[in-house]
Amino acid sequence: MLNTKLDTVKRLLSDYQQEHLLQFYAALPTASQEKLLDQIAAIDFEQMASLYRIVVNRQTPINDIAPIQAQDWAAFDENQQALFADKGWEQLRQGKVAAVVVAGGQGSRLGHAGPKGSFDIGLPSHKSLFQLQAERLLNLSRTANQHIPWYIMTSPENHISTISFFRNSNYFGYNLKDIFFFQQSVLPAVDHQGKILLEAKDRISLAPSGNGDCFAALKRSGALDDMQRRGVEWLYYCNVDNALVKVADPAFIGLAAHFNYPAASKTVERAYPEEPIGLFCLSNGRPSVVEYSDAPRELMLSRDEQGTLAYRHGNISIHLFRLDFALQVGNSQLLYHAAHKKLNTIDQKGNPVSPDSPNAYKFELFVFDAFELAEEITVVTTNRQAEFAPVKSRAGADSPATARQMLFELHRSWLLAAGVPAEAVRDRQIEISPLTSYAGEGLSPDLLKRIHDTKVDQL
Ligand code: UD2
Repeated sequence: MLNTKLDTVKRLLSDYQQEHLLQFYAALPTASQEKLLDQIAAIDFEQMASLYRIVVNRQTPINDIAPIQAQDWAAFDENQQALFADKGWEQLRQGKVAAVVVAGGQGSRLGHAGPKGSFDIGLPSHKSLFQLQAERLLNLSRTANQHIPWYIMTSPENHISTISFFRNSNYFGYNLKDIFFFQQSVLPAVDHQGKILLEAKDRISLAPSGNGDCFAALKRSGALDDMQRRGVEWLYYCNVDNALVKVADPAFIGLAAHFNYPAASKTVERAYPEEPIGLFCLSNGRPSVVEYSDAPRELMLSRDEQGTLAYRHGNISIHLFRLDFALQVGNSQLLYHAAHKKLNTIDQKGNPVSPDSPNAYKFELFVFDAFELAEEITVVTTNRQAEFAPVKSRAGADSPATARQMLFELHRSWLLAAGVPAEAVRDRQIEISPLTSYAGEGLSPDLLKRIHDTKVDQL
């Protein structure tokens, strides 16, 4: 049996010039041999060959690109903003909104061993990124008197540890029937010559296939069917690592429902030309995002006549997809991007190697590539200070320290707006639980008195 399998695999490898994958096979214990053969047999070599062609024929579609117009949230008057919020609450009350968080990434820049959502950014409460999102959703559910189903994308690498983390945290009070974990796929990584890399003598180097795999994964897992059964009309999508994300923000939902394009996105002005966020634009007249890692330098730096960044609308990974559109994307094939990365591998003798410079290509689908399947989408500006605190690196920019600071400043501004005297909060770092307030509302005089009278750092 093993031999037949071995023969089939050998033929496959020789057809695609990947024979090196069996380089250490003969000396492996039988169980490891089986494991390796199964991994190889699961690879779609035709797909890998076409993915490597992306690396070889690298092209940038810069000629087809033009700046995009965005709705300016601050330009809507208070009445209009309130109408959008009412419309969004209506959708929430009617159970027409689902939340999707993509948490299948490897979080390698942060260097945290567990799933990224389990990371504690060092708030007084020590809440994890997952808990912050869960409690914001619970707050909205309570007010809307309606459960918001929550779909969490994991990868084979962190699926079990993510579920254990939720179980050990009692699902943060979330209703079990409203939480759905679904797995994205993985793809082999290749070297500069297109050879599939080994992570160990008996293990192929596999990497998650990008957040754009969420549509296919939602479909495959039955999550889209589940949403249909529940009568969901909008999928709110966000990253796992934004500590301030206003998950299922009613005003954003109302605005998207008002324009009723297949998708909507929040945007902030790019802070500096090299900021690691995508650039909203039109590509061949269609809404699109050029990812920072793909963007040619001249595009990143390009300025208009006033001297502001020509592509000033940055992508912060906060999107809404109409369910019918998510179904359509789930049935389409998005294009892969190649990312040049440093990956641990083994050398000719089988010894581990940790490279100093990028040695590998990973292949990823990007969620925003779905936009090009829509003729138009709603792009709306938002307030960076209130909504975008990415946690990417251990220290420096976009780190736990910067995210914490942003959260403290935001919560201080809520307290001041609620009438707390400035001297009561000066030099204090106060965290307000998302269960107490979603966006600064409902801070009662009693709560404010507690702040005033005691040295508490959590409300
Ligand atoms: C993402 C956006 C970028 C900007 C930035 C804001 C993409 C492709 N790029 O860049 O434009 O908005 O975020 O912080 O979205 N993930 C998976 N599976 C994967 C890979 C990633 O679930 O295979 C998740 C990951 O767990 C995270 C999110 O996708 O929640 C973003 O991933 P990232 O940190 O690799 O993306 P980044 O910061 O390069």
